[in-house]
Amino acid sequence: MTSDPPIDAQVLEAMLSELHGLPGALRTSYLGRPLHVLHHTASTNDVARTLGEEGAEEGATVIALEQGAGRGRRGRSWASPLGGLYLSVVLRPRMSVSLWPALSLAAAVGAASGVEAAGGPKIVLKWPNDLIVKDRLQKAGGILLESAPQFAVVGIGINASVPSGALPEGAASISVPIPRLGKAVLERLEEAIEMLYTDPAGLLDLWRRRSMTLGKPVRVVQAPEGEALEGVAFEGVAEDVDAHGALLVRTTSGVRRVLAGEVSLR
Ligand code: BT5
Repeated sequence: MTSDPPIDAQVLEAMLSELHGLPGALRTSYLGRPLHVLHHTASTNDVARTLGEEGAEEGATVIALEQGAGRGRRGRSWASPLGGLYLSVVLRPRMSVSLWPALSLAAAVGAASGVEAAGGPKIVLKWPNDLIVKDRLQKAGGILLESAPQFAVVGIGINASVPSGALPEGAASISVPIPRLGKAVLERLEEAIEMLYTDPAGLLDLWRRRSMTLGKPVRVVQAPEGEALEGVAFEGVAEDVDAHGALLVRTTSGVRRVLAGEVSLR
C-alpha cells in the first residue's frame, strides 16, 4: 500500500484537468462550489481562511497537489508531497460556536467514508482526528479544524497515492487516485456535516462505530490548542464522546472531559 510510483508530468496534467472538471460531476449542493485547484501552495487552510475573510460562501473549497508548509495541530507539520489529497473547505456552521469542535468528528466520519467509497481500505478513527487504515493500524490522513469569528475551515489531508519513502515513519498511503478520492470525500463530507446539523446524535453514532479509541485504556495530556502540552497527564478508559466532540475518560476519580489534548492508547 505504500508502493505507489512517483507521479510524472503527464499524470500530473491529467490529474489537474480532472480536478478542474470536478464541480460538474460533484453530487453536493455547496461543498466544492466554487472549487479552487492549485498546483502548489503553502497550506490550503491558509488559502481557505483568506477566502473566508473575503466573504466566501459556505462550501468554497481549495485543493492543492502539494503543500510547502502543510500543518497539523499544535504547530506540527503535515508531510504534503505530490500524491496526497490536500483539501480545505470554508464553513459557516449553522450551530452555536460551542458545538463547532464536533465538526472535527463529522469531518473524520465524512473523510473515512469517502476513502471507502472511492475504493480505498477500511478506515477507523482515533480521537479526535486521525484516519487510520484498519488492517495496518497506520495513519493515512488527518483533519485540521480552525475557527475564525464568522466561519470555520476544515482541512483534510489524505495520503492518496504517495510514493513510498515520502511519508513519515508509521504513515500509510491508500493507493486511490486523487480526483476520485476528492470527489468522494467532498460528497461524504457534506453528508456528514448536514447530519451533524440535523441529527447530531446519529452523527456521533457513526463516529462511535468507527472509533478505535472508545473502550480502550488511554493516557491523556490535556491543554488548550495554542498552549504547550505540559499539563499533568492522566490515565483512564475512553468511554464516549459528547455533543461538543469532547472525549469522556473514566478515571479512578470520576469521568474527565477532554476537549483539547493528546490521547495515546495504552
Ligand atoms: C493532523 O494533525 O493529523 C491534521 C493534518 C491536517 C492536514 C491537512 S492537509 C490540508 C490542510 N492544510 C493544512 O495545512 N493542513 C490540513 P496532527 O494530529 O497534529 O498530526 C500531525 C502528526 O502526524 C505529525 O506530527 C506526524 O507525526 C504525523 N504526520 C505528518 N504528516 C503525515 C502524513 N502525511 N501522513 C501521516 N502522518 C503524518
